[in-house]
Amino acid sequence: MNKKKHTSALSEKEGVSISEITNKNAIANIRSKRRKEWSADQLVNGIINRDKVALSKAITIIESKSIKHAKKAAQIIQKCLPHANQSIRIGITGVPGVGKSTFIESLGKYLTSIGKRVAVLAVDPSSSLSGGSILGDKTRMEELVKDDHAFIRPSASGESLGGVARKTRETIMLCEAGGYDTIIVETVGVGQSETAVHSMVDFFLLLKLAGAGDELQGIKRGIMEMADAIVINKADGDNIKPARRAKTEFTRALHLYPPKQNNWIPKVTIASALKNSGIKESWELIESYVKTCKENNYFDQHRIEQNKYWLIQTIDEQLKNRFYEHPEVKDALKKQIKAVSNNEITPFEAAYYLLELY
Ligand SMILES: Nc1nc2c(ncn2[C@@H]2O[C@H](COP(=O)(O)OP(=O)(O)OP(=O)(O)O)[C@@H](O)[C@H]2O)c(=O)[nH]1
Ligand SMILES: [Mg+2]
Repeated sequence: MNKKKHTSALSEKEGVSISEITNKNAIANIRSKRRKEWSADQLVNGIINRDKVALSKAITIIESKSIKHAKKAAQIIQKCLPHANQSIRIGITGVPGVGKSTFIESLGKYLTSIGKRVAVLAVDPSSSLSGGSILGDKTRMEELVKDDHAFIRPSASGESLGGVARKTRETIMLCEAGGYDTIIVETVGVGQSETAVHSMVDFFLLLKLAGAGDELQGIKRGIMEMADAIVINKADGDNIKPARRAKTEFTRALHLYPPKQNNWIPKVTIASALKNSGIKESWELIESYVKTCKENNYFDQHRIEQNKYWLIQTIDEQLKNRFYEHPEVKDALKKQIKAVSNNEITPFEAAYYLLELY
């Protein structure tokens, strides 16, 4: 009985064929390349030469929690900054199921068809609970994923919103260095994530559905105020008429808000992400926003304001992390918690003691 299994269809005789050896070598080579640690310089070179593997690896380092990676991440970001190009950053929000991913795929495909390079990221703090991710869902953006001029990255998981947001922001920088001129950040319109995304984009788009009558109910005022445009999605089939009606109502509602600093009056449009209608119009709206804001200098000013905000946010986050990760503090904190439970010390005294210790 011949127990030996042939591993290559090309080998006809017993033993190992030349092609088998070269195949094995090639596979081993690819594997070791994948496993090999890239230096910060190698990663940055790869990124600016538009190598998606390098970009993905660099993002993984940014998302990593290890101290060793934190240093490398900082180096990578530093080296990428001079290469960050002129981009447009777009945030897209809306309740689950409104069609954000479908819309982004349609818009993304349209944009690559007119010569743009599109990066799609997500801020999804809920994924840390479910272990999944809005963009990780394999059934979504199937076509855009295959597009050479598009890069899609799901949300960093297992993190606080603050952590995810900072990492997404750093990822935006890397994508820009990688030559992506349009950055789209998807976030689900529940909780606080839309505020975080609003603080990292130039243009904030709210997707809505034409509801059954009271379109204006159940909308968080805060989100309406943040929106630079509202797109009524799923305007197809029987939904076209209600969508048009909703457009009129939202337009009226938006006029009730005080005018924005940038002289931009938020616009409402209708689209069908599924049927690819209204996509070009949505993009033209974004372009006209960018034109207005660049002319009145708001575009750059807004980014400077965002940078200041992120400086403070990052310090806040890092201080907190470093404090809680400090070995002495970790030890002492346990003891102080016990002391507070036993009424041996007030919580304020305990807190000051720990802060002094740090
Ligand atoms: N009829 C119609 N269906 C749509 C349209 N856009 C999206 N859908 C459908 O709506 C469902 C949800 O779409 P998604 O794009 O996954 O929605 P989402 O907002 O990204 O959802 P989450 O990521 O879960 O928050 C899917 O079944 C889509 O096919 C549209 O324009 N018209
Ligand atoms: Mg989605």
